[in-house]
Amino acid sequence: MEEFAWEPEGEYSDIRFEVFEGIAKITINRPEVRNAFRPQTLFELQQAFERVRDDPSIGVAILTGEGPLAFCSGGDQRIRGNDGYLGDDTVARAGIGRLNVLDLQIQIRRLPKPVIAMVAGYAIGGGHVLHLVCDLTIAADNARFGQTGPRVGSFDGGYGAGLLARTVGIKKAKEIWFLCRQYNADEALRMGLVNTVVPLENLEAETVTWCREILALSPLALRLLKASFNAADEGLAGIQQLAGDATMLFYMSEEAQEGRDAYLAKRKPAFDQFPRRP
Ligand code: S0N
Repeated sequence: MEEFAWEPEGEYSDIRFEVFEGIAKITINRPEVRNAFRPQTLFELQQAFERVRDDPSIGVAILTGEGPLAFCSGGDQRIRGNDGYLGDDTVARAGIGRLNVLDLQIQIRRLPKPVIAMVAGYAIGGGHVLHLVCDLTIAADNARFGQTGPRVGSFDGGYGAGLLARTVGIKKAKEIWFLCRQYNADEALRMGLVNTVVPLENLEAETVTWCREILALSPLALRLLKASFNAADEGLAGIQQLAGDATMLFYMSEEAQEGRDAYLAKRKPAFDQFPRRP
């Protein structure tokens, strides 16, 4: 198995944040519960993805789970929606966060860099939705996918239902939610839920290969493509993101800079020097 020189960064209890050659690897590190997330986990994941967004040396992120048994088994069912067990979860104890996984889903979708889910073992429940909202999914041959909501008394009618339907088709999405079956990696590949399946021992090497290919490409083109792919599904929020990117590009132009410079110099802007393009 190929080893990579991942450099750990930051202080986290539920996740690991590591970087290597411009790739960030974010690992949910709760293997004793099949990497189920609790409020603390989500809080740390959000911090990590913020770091990915803001660090210009990072071009792509991998989201994964610790160990070969699970990517993520969804929300920690001991904590979900009750005031009982909180364990040592500082976020839950402070009464904030709860299972705010929906914010994390949006954050991954809006991140202006590609995010790859690297899935070994179970991607189940809210953990399945997490791989779904990533841009690409690379699955090990032991991966298993599924939703459990109607069995355990929850559901995700947002991306969990809508994006799943866009990904695998409405009939298949309803089957996944209405029957709560599990699907193996080859079945997931056939339904377009994952991009490729590789032997477990090659999972990280294959994912790093994909990351390196992405890193060789234009960051702005990738950013705009990601925003474009998501725009129609996101409605005005999607248009806002694309428009924000358009504004960022416009700010780089001499035409926009003329407007700013004229305002600061208290003179009339000379926009007539710029062409009205066909
Ligand atoms: C993943 C499964 C299939 C693995 O089975 P396996 O390998 O046989 O292992 P187990 O013996 O079952 O598990 C090992 C230990 O891990 C604990 N554990 C596993 N999953 C969880 C979990 N999700 N929460 C807490 N503990 C978990 C087991 O209890 C066991 O511990 P010990 O050894 O002490 O007995 C299998 O484990 C499984 O089916 N797990 C449950 C999967 C599940 O139903 N997940 C929850 C799905 N729902 C959500 O995720 C809702 C939350 C959410 O995302 C959400 C989304 C949108 C809107 C709102 C919400 C929200 O509720 O906030």
